Amino acid sequence: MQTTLNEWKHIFKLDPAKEISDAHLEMVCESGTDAVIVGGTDNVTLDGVLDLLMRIRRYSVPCILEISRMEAIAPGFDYYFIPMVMNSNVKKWMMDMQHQAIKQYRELMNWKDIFFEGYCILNKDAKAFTHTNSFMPDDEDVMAYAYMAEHVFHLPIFYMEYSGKYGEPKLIEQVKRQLVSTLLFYGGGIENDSQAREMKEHADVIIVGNRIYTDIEEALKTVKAVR
Ligand code: 1GP
Repeated sequence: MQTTLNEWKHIFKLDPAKEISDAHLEMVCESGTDAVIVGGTDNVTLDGVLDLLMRIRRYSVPCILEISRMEAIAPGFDYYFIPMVMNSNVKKWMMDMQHQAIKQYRELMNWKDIFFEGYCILNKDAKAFTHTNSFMPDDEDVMAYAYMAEHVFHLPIFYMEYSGKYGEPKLIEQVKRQLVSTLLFYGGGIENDSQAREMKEHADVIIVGNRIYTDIEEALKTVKAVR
């Protein structure tokens, strides 16, 4: 799968707690995006996750569950992404949740489908920032987290998460320059094709979430922008 991941450029992220019509879901799945992530912070329920999985399964696009709650883990996804929040003040979000998940599900885990992500949450107004008790790192901190993701934890992905806010292209560029084999994921506030292009210049993969719900046509343009 690392080979597959290496080829990806664009991912749409769907929130199981938000409504999406069948027509819009079809547009997302048939857009030419490389994959669809199911993930969110608030009100993520097993029913919501399963419902979305079933609906996405009508299409051939690869489907990933980004695990945020132990209670909402469902079988049947192509891949599972497990965030480790590096800038959380609380060990729970970096180590303990993952430890519990492995303790409980180790026998069922298919390691070729599971990818841990070194997460760095960079928008202090994002729900995930408060939820995970994160602190705002400065640029040097971010660079050091990226270095740790690659050289200490050997993670396949370093995810700069600005959820809801357009990030700092210069910082993304600096981080990318430092990474060798860990992939750089960027997500947050991408609303149009030029923003998609700008972030994709540095990040290996861009993730578009909220725009799906506010303007589907603009969201779809972000796919073509990075091809
Ligand atoms: C959220 O990184 C993703 O986890 C995408 O962010 O919703 O702001 O596009 P947006």
